[in-house]
Parts: sequence; structure tokens; C-alpha cells
Amino acid sequence: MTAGKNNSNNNLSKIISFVISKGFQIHPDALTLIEKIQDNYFQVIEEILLDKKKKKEKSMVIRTEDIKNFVKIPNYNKANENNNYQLIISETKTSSSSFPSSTMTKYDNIKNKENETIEDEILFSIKKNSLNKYIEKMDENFKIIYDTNDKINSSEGIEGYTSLFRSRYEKSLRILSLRQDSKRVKKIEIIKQLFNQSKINYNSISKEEANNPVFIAAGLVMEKDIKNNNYDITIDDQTGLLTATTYDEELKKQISMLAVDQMVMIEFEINSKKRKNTIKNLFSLDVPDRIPNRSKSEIFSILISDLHIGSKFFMEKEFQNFLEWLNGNDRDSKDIISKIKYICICGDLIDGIGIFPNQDRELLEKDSLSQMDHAINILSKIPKHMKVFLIPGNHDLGRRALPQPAIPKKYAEKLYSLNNITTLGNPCMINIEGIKILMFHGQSLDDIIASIPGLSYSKPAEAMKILLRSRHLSPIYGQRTPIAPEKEDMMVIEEVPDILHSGHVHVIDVDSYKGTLLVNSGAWQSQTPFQQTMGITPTPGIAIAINLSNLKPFKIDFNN
Ligand code: D5M
Ligand code: FE
Ligand code: ZN
Repeated sequence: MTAGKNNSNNNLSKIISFVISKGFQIHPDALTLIEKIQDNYFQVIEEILLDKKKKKEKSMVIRTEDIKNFVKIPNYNKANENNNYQLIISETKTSSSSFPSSTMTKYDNIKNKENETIEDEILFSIKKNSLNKYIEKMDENFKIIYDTNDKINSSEGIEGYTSLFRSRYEKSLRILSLRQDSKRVKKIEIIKQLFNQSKINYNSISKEEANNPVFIAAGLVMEKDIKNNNYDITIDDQTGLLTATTYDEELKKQISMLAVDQMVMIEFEINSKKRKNTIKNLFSLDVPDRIPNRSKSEIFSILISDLHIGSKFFMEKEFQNFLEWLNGNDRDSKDIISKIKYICICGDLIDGIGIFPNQDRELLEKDSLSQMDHAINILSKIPKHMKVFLIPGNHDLGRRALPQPAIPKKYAEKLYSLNNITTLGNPCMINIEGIKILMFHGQSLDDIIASIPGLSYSKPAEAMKILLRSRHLSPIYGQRTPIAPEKEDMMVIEEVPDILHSGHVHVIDVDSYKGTLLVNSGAWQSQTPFQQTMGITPTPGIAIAINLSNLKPFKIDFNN
């Protein structure tokens, strides 16, 4: 080990000890970041802790956002983040972005931001400090990138929604700013001032702009209006509203795929005679084409969701088959079982009560706490060396509105005593073995399937693509998906995942989009009378296993 590395380990140890001595913890990512500040770590940490105390924050963890809010860190500014982004894009151009099995060797060149040597350094210093919690986490090689549970702090009323949408707009604008053409984006208010629809203000507009009045505006979609031959779209960018029109078939199709309230960038030409703004181009945020991360060794994660324990339709026998399989040594799948280290459960663990009218007719257990006991009993049969990540769905205990906090401890004491289970909020992002998994139960998929032509319950991964394209997990506001008036919009997909895992729809579907693997992990509940009337045909009793070394998915069927 070099002298530099030793120094660095020393510093990291000191930072950890200092933070712990103050009764706090520090997220490994935050540790990496703070180490980049040359000399004033302790001052920065003191200030962050003081600020946390002032704000009466519940979380006792220092995270990267805390540090970014406080200092300008050398070598870790936006430009640097963009470089990583660029690197990923350019690598992607040379290889396929579908499932990587056949192009594996090409992946070796890509430096994984999460896997750089700094992690070894942290591990070393943490071990030296014998901080059991961290050792446990690092040995298992997982990190929680973000957990909405830590940030939930619902504000009330209209005030809350105003700041929620402002936050959505600002985060979306930050994502847009990675595009070259976004430099031309002008505020709607300014465009209106410059070009007053009827007369041009030649003092404030360049000659070129006056002769060729093409502008770009970016805002959240307010309204989409299909006329006979044309399609009107209205956007809001916090400074004003702008309506633009198109007769072009391709653009019309593009508009039909946009969700109301998602961010969009419109290039349009002003025709003052006709008093019309004609759309020339339309861009949604989307995700860049990229090559996903992969684990160094062959490790598997199981993805499941929607058990609905307590429902008459919970397929307990099939789920027991699954548990036996996990615990046993089935000869055909021995190779996989021995390599399973993680299980992600994407919500609707129990069926709950009062979730929809007359639900009690469909319940075997009519008390959600006893359903939860039953569920804990079942989860305790998962082998203890497998790490379980559990998020809530719309049937679970706790708040219903998104983002949802983790299943509250007060309803599930025993769940919290199972050491291999980590309960997280919905949505959340974890990093296991270098793979970023965005877990989201999928409540908004109902709204997306209902409002975007061509989508159906039989192919939920198609609807999941809309989430990635709009860079938002619940783009449409005001339909069936309840959204809480949080100050910050935590549903914006700021960081592009390697895997997007959802459930809710009860139909297994696997696909990929620009390098991200999309998994809807089905259910363990057979068709309910309601689903029958809706024409939803679930595909229950199947688990998805992902080989994290190449993101290859496998369906494992436990129906007999
Ligand atoms: O939802 C399972 C699927 O069935 C999901 O796509 C919604 C749909 N569903 C279920 N119950 C209802 C009601 N009452 N109204 C509309 N749509 C429904 P899950 O969350 O598992 O119940
Ligand atoms: Fe469900
Ligand atoms: Zn659900």
C-alpha cells in the first residue's frame, strides 16, 4: 500500500470516529466525497451536524446531499459528473445495449464509478475502527443510494404542492441541461416579452431571431388537446404558459406518448400572422443510451413482489415451493441457488384491509396486523445469508401516498428484528455488487396504461419505459395515484438505474430500455374477482432471478 493510501485511510478513520462520537453515522458515498475536501473536514462536518440539529432532522446519517449543500468540492463538481456521463454514452455507441451476455468483454473497459478503489480504502479504515454496522454492509457489498424514507417530511396543502412541482421542474431542468440544445432554452415569459405575437421588439431580439423566430422552451405538460388534424400541447415553465401546435404525424405520435405533468422541451416557430406556435421538434428528458454496470463475480438476485398475504388468493403453496427451493438443493438449479445473495421484494407484502370496497370478502385474515405476523413468519424462512430489501406497496401498512415510508416499525416489530431484512421506502435505490436497482412498487403504472394509447396490462414493461423516458416515477398528477405534498419531488429519476424493478400489475414482464433492465416481477396472488372484471390476467407464482454479472434474467416457475 502506498503512503498516500495510508494517509487517506487515516483520514477516513478520523472522520468516521469523529462522526460516530457525535452520535451520527456517515454514508460511504458521503465519506468518499468529504475526503476530497483538502483540509477542513471537521469544520464541514460540525456545520452539517449543527444544521441537522437546527432543522430537527430525524435522520442520523450524513449523506452526500448534506455535503454538497455545504461546500463546493474540488474535483467533484457538475462538470466532473458530466464526464462520467459522457464516458458511458460514448462506450455505448460501440456495442449493443440489449442484454449484455454476448458483449461482455466490451464491458471491461468501463470504469464503474461505484467500484473504484476508494471503496477498498473505506472498508479498510472501517474495519480498523471495528464499526460492526459498516463492516456488515461493506462485506455484503451493498449500499443504499437513496431511501425516500429518510427524507419524507410531508408539508401541508397547496403550499406543499407548489414546492413539489417547483422541485420537479428544477430537477428536470437539471437533467435537461445535460443536452447540448438545452442551452437555447428561454423562459416563456421572456419569449413572450421578446416576441409579442403581433409586434417584434427589435431592441431586445437579434436580427436572426426576428427573421427566423424559432425558440426553445421547456416546461411541464399542462394539457394535450387532440383536434381534427392537429395536436395542441400546453406547457408551464413557472414563468408562464405556452401552447404550440403540430399537424405532423410523427410529432403527434410523440405527443400522444407524453404523460401530462412530465417535463418536455419544445422547439417551435412563431407565426405571428396566424397567431400560432408551430412545433418543429419535441424532446422528453429520457435516459442516455448506456451500458449497465455488472458485478465482478457471478452473483444472483431474486426479484419478487405482490405476495398479498392475508388474501384468499395468496398462493401460499406456490410461495412455500419457492421458499423450499431457496433453502434446498434442487439439482437443476443448484448453480443458481448457491449464488443467490439478494432478494428484492417490491411491495404488497400483505393484502391489508379497506384498500378497496368490499375487500373483506376476499380476505382470509381480516386483520392487517395478523396478516403482517403471517408475512413475517414467511419471510423468516428465507435463508439468513440472503439479504432481503423490502419496500411497501399500496396494500401495505403505513402511508398510502407516494413517496411511501418504509413499513413502520410500530406495526412490524418482529420484521425489524430479522437481521437479514432491510425495510426501505417506496421508491428507493440500492446498489448491490455495483448494480444500481431502482425499486418502485408501480402504482402509477395504472394511470400510464389508462392514458397512453397502445399500452396494456399484459405488457407492464412498456409502461415502465414511459417512466424512464419521462425521468419520473409518477409523471401524471391527479389521477389514481396519490402523491403527497412533499417539498422535494422524490419521484424524479435523477440517477439512471441499471435495473428498474416494479410490481403492482401482477404480470411478469422483462425488457430493456437504453441499457436499463426493466423487470415487473408479477405476483403470488391468483386472479381476484376485480381483476377478472378489469380483464387483468395475472401471471403469478413466478420469481425472476438476475445474474448480476451480465444482467441476464431467468424466470423460475413455482406453479407445481
Ligand atoms: O393491484 C393489482 C392490479 O389490479 C393493478 O394493476 C391495479 C388493479 N386493481 C386492483 N384493484 C383495483 C381497484 N379496486 N380499482 C382499480 N384497479 C385495481 P393491487 O395493488 O395489487 O391491488
Ligand atoms: Fe399488488
Ligand atoms: Zn399494488
